[in-house]
Amino acid sequence: MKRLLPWLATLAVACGATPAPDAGVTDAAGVDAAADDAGVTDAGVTDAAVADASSSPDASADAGPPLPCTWDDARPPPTGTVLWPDVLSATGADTLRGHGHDDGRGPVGFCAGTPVAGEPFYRLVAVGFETDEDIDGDGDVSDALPVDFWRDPSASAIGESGGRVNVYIEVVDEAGVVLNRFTAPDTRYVRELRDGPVEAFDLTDKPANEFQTNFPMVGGQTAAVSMEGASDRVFNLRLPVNHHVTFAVVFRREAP
Ligand SMILES: [Ca+2]
Ligand SMILES: [Ca+2]
Repeated sequence: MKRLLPWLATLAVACGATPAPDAGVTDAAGVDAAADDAGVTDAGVTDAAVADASSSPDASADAGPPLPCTWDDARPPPTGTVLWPDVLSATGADTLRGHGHDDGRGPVGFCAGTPVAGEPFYRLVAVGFETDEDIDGDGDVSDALPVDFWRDPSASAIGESGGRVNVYIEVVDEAGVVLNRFTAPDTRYVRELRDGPVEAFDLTDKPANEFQTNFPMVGGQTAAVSMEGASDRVFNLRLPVNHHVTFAVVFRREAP
């Protein structure tokens, strides 16, 4: 029992706090986050008032002591729960497929969120990875991850980045329908930088053959992504040694 006490203390604090509703602080300018090839993220979609969203998954009365979930202790999701290529969990010289990607920052990590009664829950279903290598040896590095890769649980979830540096975010509903800023105007993702702010952004929209939302990674930054509200979280996303790689993070919205 002794080892549970720190968790119980945390729970007591969490239960005493009343989360402020976020609905009233939505930034009306937040409809344009087409971050694709821009080197700078549009500050106009930032809403500092939602910075507390990332802490809500810890406020659980049912989940028991959470697994370690810190930048320096990245763990993979439980086996079989998320389409998660092994390269995301590789370390040392094999970090993120090797190829000079060992930046000492370790593997990509997963944090299980905690469902909240009456709210949708955003479950991580897949994380794809695109490397700056010619995986299939056909002479180019532009053989991208299929946009629907996550629909096949046996997929490799690995592709070629073609020089791109984005984190792609795909959110689907309970039926697997891909959501965008028109079909889910109140749905936002949360981007947390290890050395920077926690910000929430609207989804955007892209042609059907592209991931619907993305932001560009910047060399030296390390990011985490979750959905606003009750959500799983994926972290330690970055450009390893400034190599041009991408991640494709897929969440499924589950009904309350
Ligand atoms: Ca190729
Ligand atoms: Ca090719």
